[in-house]
Parts: sequence; structure tokens; C-alpha cells
Amino acid sequence: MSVAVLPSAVALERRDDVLVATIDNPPVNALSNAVRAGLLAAVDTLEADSALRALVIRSQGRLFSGGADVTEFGPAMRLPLLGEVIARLDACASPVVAAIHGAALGGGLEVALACNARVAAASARLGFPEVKLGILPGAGGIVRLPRLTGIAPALEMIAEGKEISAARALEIGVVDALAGGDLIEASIAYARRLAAGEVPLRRVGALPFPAFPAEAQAEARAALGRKFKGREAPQKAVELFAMAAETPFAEAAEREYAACRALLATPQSRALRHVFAAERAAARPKAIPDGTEPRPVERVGIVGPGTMGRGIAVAMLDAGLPVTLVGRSATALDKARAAIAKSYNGLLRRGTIAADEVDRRLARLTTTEAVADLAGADLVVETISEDRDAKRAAIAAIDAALSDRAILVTNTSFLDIEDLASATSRPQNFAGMHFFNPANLMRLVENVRTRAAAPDVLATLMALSRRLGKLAVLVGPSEGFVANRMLSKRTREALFLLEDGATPRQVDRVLTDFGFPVGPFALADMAGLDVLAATRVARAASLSARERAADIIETLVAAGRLGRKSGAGYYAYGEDGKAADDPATAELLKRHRARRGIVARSVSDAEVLERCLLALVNEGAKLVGEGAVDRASDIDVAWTSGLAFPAHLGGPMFWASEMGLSKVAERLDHYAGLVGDEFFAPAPLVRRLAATGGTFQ
Ligand code: 3H9
Repeated sequence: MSVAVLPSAVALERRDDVLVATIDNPPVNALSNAVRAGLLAAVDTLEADSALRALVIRSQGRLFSGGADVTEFGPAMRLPLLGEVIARLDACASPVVAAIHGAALGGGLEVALACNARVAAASARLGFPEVKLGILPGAGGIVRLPRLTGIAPALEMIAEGKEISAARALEIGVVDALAGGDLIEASIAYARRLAAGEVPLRRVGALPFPAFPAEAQAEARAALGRKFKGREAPQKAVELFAMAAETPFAEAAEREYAACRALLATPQSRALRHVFAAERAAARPKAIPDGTEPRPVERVGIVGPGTMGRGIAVAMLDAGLPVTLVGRSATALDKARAAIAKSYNGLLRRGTIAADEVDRRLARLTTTEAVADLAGADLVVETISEDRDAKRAAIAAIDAALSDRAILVTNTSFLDIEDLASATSRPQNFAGMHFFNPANLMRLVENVRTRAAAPDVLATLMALSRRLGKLAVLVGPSEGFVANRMLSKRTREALFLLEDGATPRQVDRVLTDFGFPVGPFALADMAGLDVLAATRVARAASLSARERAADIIETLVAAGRLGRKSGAGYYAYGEDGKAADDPATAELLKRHRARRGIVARSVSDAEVLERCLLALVNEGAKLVGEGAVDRASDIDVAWTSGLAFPAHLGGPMFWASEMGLSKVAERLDHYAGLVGDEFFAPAPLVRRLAATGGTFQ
């Protein structure tokens, strides 16, 4: 293989006796082929010129480097490989210093570790996020980092993907100095001190690898197994640490690279890299033309101080926004303020926030009973209870108080958003922002476009979501949007499975074995069965006759079983809080079946899994077919970020594509025969892809 001639992505500049190499490869200074070649050229230049005593590697732009270029991952990597660059830096006779600003991630941190010293800006962050892509550092991260930090901190960074601050990096020995002022000047000065012998010149690879005894390995495996259920890469990290502890450096480095390549070829890595790309694709909705400027958002209003309103308020306050919270009574507002203060106090007790920061955030919160006080808001979120008439009235009142450029969004879950839009005088300024509970913690937000919503309004919602630290998917108007609409199909199947003879325990076990953290029935018990029963009443008109007849929740509620809060729901809860199987539930189910004339049969685990997942997939295919999402991968983003679908399985649509669409169609046909066409007839898109050999990707 030859080295292609590429425009230089690394600029070289002489600062007297120090060569400064500046990586310039926007947007994240990924270590592309051109950057790797440029870094080799920097080492060549240094070694060829005896007037040069040291090399400083720095970067242009927002960060030092986001790591290896993930778009280059494939069966044949282009030369020079990152390993070669790292080996040349490591072997360089003159000192090399990495000047880190922004972030040094993955391969970027590996480049820095191959240098003799690392100087970081105080605001910099360092990390090995490879594990989130289903791989591990492959260019020396594993063989070098533990030599600086010891086993435990290195495992946290590599096996868990934990990012650390510059201060922490200094504390555990990953960086040698923090730059108070100008990072480049500080790095050049540090390089000169190394060259002058004032600071000992170290090669990380020459330091001893810390001991990693068998018991510590077993503990690490067990802890990682609990934390990252079903994931291969964290376990592999422990194995590679153990290998590196016993293997000469050069050989260990080769084995690290081979392991990284092998992981790259696993289905888990394919799935996780799909999610990574899908999350970025979701940030570019088709309804927002390139270059659309979001409107400025400096002040927000929230109407409705209930659970959702409070969570949204905290999310906004956390992002530095002043919030006006509107409620119907001083008592409701006082309760909301107290709840918000309590949640901050919890963080204060855990030491995750400073007291003065809590004061600052709470000082940004104003509460009022007057909608007119929203006059100065740039964006208002309506989040009152899910009642059409009440919502329309609230929306009309807010609309009347707002300026012409202000944006009004509703947080409705199930109501017809076009109908709500018609309650405003400026439908171009109206859209949906569907947050999930708890709104300050859940990563997903569904931004909902309406027919009339202006593109810059939608761009504002996407920008605001990002500012709140959320992952947004722009979806079209349809009942339940993406997440709840699909989830309701899984709920339907879970209930039908109970009617057919499965137990709550079996359904929950099958789905947790698949990788969900909790099954649908344990989840229902947490949410409260009375709450779910009320939702069923509100949605009765859109439920099929069989779904209405599957009134198991209502039966449990009638028996006083409201879920965890009443000590019993699908399961019984004792002092230990554990969900125990309850013969009373089995008896209720037996009577329910008898009343419905259903004879219980034994349902296989495979059937449970397929019915629960294929119900999702088929509904997802309908959403794609209707144009309610731009692409199937948006659905995967919603499910992996909002509904706990295991990211290492890629999301429901990726999972179905891996299964093959002709098999998906065949299984859907099978269940259409068993459960009913109404529930499982393959969506037109599934049929089409099955016929053409296509996938959802
Ligand atoms: C690795 O290093 C392996 C080595 O150990 C061994 C090899 C042998 N490559 O996220 P953003 C793109 S594995 C290529 O919106 P932010 C991204 O797709 C790598 N492209 O920005 C997007 O493109 P577009 C380990 C990349 O400011 C644009 O940059 N590193 C890469 O919110 C902006 O991204 C990681 O896993 C990349 N590595 O966040 C880091 N990274 O505009 C992964 C980003 O076309 N990256 N792009 O959609 C991140 O975590 C974030 O992107 C980062 C910036 C924090 C860097």
C-alpha cells in the first residue's frame, strides 16, 4: 500500500529551537490519514534538523482531537496506521510534548500518551470513549495509561469510558502540568525544560506496568458485568490489562491493536457505531434547510408546575436559562419551588454541585400566577394536564401574552398537536417538545413539527435541546409520536401474552435477558397502575376492541393493586422492595381468561420476545412509511436514548435489519395468523424491503 499525497492537515512552524505541529482537521481533529501523515512529517522534520530540540503537538479549533477517524474504519485501514505514528513519537530522541485543549479522546489521547509529557488547559477533558463504540483503544492506550495511573483509574477510563477533567488528570498522573495562561507558550516552555534536562525525560512505555492480581481481575469483571450487562468490550478490557501486565511492551501493544481490530468486526461494535452515526444524523432533520438560524432564546416560560413542568424547569435552569414558572395557585407554585429546591439539595448533599451554584440556579427561577408575566419570554413550554379543552384554553391564553417572535411549545404526549396548533393565532410559532419523565435527567426529547411550524422555530427547538444536554429527534405529528406510539404496541403485546398464558415474570425475564434494564410489568408497577389505567381511559377511543377487553390493569386496580406504592401490582412487594410472584395475580389472570373465554397455553420465550419486538418494528416501519420520521435510524435513537433499548443491539430497526427483512416479514405473517391481521400484518415498507432484499438502514 502506498501513502496517498494529501493536503496537509498538520501545519509546521519553528519557534526558534522548538517545532510546533498544529493539527487542523475540522470539525473534531479526527486522526485521519492526512493527520497521521502530517504527524509523521513533523517527526521527520524534527529528526532531520539538529537546530530543533523539541516538538510540541497542538491543535486548531475546539479540541485537541476526537480520536481515530471513525469514518475510515473498515477492513483495510489506509497507511500510515496510527500505530506507526505512535511508535515514531515514542521512539523520538528529542522531547515531544502534547498541548491539550478542549478534549483529547481515544486515539487523540493515545498520541498524547506517546509523547514525553502532556500539558493541558485547565478546562480540558481526557478520555477513552472507544468502549461506547464497542471497541477499545488500539494504539497504545491500554499498554500505556495504567503505567501512569495504576489499574483502577485506567480501567474506569478505558472499560467504562469515563472522561476526566484536566485537574483529575494531573492528580492521577495522566498530564504533567496544567497551563494557567497561554497553553502553547506553557507547552513550549515545558519542552525546553525537558530538552535542557531540568525535568527528567520519561517514556511512558518504559515505566513498569502495575500488578493486576487474579482476585482484582475477577472483581473488575464482576463489577463491569453488572454495570454493562451483555457488553463484550468492557470484559475484554480486563483481559487486555491482565495480558499487558505479563507481556513485554512491544508484543502487548501488538496484541492490543489486534484485539481492537477484532472488536471492530463484532455485531456489538457495528450496532454501537450505528447508534453513534444515527445520533449525529438525527441532528440534521430534513424539515430544517441547511443554514437556518435558530431564534435566540434568553428567557423561557413554563406553564404547569406539575412533575413535568418542574423537571423541565430544572433542565432549563441547569442550562443557565432564567425561567418564569406559571401556575394556577400560590400553593401549587410554592410546592413546585420547594420540590425544585429539594432536588438541588439532594445534589448538594452528594457533593455534585456547590452551594453557591444552587443559589444561582434558584435565583433564576420566578414563579407567578399571571400568564401576562410571560410577555418577555422567547419560548414557553405548556405542560398542563392532558386534557384537550384545558390545553387549548391555556395555549390560547399564552399565545395572547407572547410577542410576535416568541415560540410556544406543548409537551403533550398523546393529544392531536395540529388541533392544539389551531388554538393559537400564530401557528408558525407553535410546535411540540415532548420531554420524558424525569425531564431534567432523561436524554431524549421528541421535537414535534406541525404543518405550519416555521423552519427557524424547529431549528430553535433542536438548538435548545442540545443546550439542555438532550438528544432530540424531530418527529411528525401522530398519536404518541414515536416513542409512546411504539411503546403502546409493546404494552399491547405484553398484555395479550398474559391473556394467552404467559406470566408477568416470564415476559419481564425475556425482555431483561434481551437487555432491557427492566421488563414492562415491573415498569408498570413502578409507574403506578392507577396512572396507567387513567391513560387507557383517555386513549380508549384509539384502542382496538381486543385491547379494550384486555382490561387486566383495570382488574388489578379494582383489587386495590396499584403497583409498588400500594405494596402490590403485577407483583407483591415485601419489606425488601423485591418484586415477588404473587398467586393472587395468577388467580386474577385465570379469572380474566375465563371471563374472556381464552384457554391458557404454554407460550415459548422466543414467542414472547418476537411478539414484543416485532410489534415495535412493524409500528416503526409504519412511522417511516408515513414520513413521521426522516429515517429509520431516528427511531433507533429514540429507543436507545429514551426507552432503554440496549445500544449494543442498535435499536429496534437496526435489530430488525440484522435479522433480515424477509425473516421479519415471515414472522409478522406468522403472528398475524396467530394474534390477528389487525395487529401484525406487515407494514408496506416491511413488505417492500423483504421483496427487494433491503434493510431499514
Ligand atoms: C479511536 O480513537 C480508536 C483508537 O483507539 C485506535 C485505532 C487503531 N471521527 O458529536 P459532534 C464528527 S475510536 C470522525 O456533533 P460535539 C461527527 O460525526 C474514536 N468523525 O460534535 C460530526 O459529524 P457531522 C474514539 C467524527 O462537539 C462532527 O464530527 N473517539 C469523530 O458534540 C461533530 O461531532 C470517539 O469515540 C471521529 N472520531 O462532540 C469520539 N468524532 O457534523 C467520538 C466526531 O457530519 N466523538 N466526528 O455529523 C465524540 O464523542 C464527539 O463527536 C466529540 C465532539 C466529543 C468529539
